[in-house]
Amino acid sequence: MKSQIGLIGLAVMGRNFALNFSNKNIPISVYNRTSQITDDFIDTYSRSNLKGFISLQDFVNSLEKPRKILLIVKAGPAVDNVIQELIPLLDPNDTIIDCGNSYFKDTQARQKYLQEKEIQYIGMGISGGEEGALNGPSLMPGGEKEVVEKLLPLLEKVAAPSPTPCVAYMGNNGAGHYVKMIHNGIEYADMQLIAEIYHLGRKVFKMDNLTLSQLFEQFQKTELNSYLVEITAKILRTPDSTPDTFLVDKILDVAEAKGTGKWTVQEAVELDEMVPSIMAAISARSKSKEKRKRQELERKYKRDNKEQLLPSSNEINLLLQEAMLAAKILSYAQGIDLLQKASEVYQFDLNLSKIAKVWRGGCIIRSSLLNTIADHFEKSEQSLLFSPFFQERLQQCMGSLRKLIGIAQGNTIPVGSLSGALFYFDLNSTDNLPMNLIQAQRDYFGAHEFARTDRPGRFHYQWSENGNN
Ligand code: NBP
Repeated sequence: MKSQIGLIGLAVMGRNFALNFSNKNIPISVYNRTSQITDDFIDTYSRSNLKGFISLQDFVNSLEKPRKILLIVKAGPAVDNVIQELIPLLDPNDTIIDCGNSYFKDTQARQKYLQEKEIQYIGMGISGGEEGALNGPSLMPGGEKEVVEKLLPLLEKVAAPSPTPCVAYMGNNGAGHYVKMIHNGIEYADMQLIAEIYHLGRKVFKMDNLTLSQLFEQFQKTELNSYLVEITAKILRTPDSTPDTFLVDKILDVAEAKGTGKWTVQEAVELDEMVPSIMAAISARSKSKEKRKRQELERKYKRDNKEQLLPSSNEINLLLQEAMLAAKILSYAQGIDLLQKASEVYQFDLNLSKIAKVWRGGCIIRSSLLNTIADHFEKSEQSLLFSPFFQERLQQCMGSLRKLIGIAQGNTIPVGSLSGALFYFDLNSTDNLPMNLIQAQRDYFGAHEFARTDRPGRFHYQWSENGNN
């Protein structure tokens, strides 16, 4: 019997995704460049609906036509290598589905290139890590609509099932990978916000790991309910091997990144949008790598911690909770603003309500807030800041965000993502900005002209008799 689908790439994501298909009784063939990995995988999971192949030709021949092949290999040149190896073995109308974190412009180019060879190409974002891949990830497929629609019944069987199957058509032209990139950008900000709350909790409010774990457990019972908050509560109470020690305290404070967050920031700059909470999260990870420099400079600069009146212990939890809720809403808003702009610029025709629904299960940023976000975009195309629900929440919580940032600054705690959220909010909701002065400076040194508030037209002023202009 032929397999319904094929999968290439048996690293963490690929092997778990293959098992997910097999668990749903969908016959699947697998292939990996290093054949030993395929052999070991098939030896471990001996099942009639899971077949491993050492030869790529045999793998391709084992698939039902038109063929559907999932690629889950390292993003970048590896994807092109596999595509080149597959081309001579495929027939017209076979479909390749790239499930890696490919750059959306690479996906656009690959789709165009393969279209000329009558091979369908789908760029599909997948989120959920290994657990999601095995039990149901969030899937973000993009490409030709008819091709994706034919695949959807199959993908719905392996996607996260609740609250509704977490898969939907995203759009054409690399839209699937674009949405996944923004998902990852929001994920960076979400993680950084949690880390900043943790930093403030232990350094300023002197909370120990168990108290902090309880704080995050308490957050889980509120609108902050999310996968990342849930795992943070668990991480903080995980002991190390010696008594009364915690694993988190033994982990070096140097964080790594793979690139999708950086692309999100680059895209924001390219499209004249702002994602300061995501940008701060990227910077925090980058600077964390300079451990020795940080150590040296901390020794050099005396900390000028001002005596501050801290909130009473029964106020602290609410302060942290409200500040985090405001910052979380605002970091989602930043990512979603960028999606809205990209949808116009690249003509993705994104459906933001569907995207929020696809992110509600399986993926790393799954959270209860996404239900409210989905509801907002069912009714409106305006930014999240215009949602009456979020307006009410922000009105209630912005005071705590401002207060917490003040406390952080007074205690020399870097809180870039919290501050970035506040910057985004204030910049977006301030009528009179000081850009009149910027425009005057531009006109002074560069004769760039300015518009006036009292009459229409463009104006230039001779600011100085002998200086510039
Ligand atoms: P990796 O990103 O580490 O990729 C390893 C796989 O790529 C192996 O199967 C390897 O084969 C194959 N490969 C490489 Br490297 N170069 C190749 C080439 N030239 N030709 C053919 N195969 C090649 O694995 P992963 O962590 O499972 O991630 C897979 C994709 O999914 C990536 O794009 C990743 O960004 C994305 N993703 C990962 C996660 C996650 O949580 N890890 C989540 C969401 C998305 P080999 O065994 O022969 O070396």
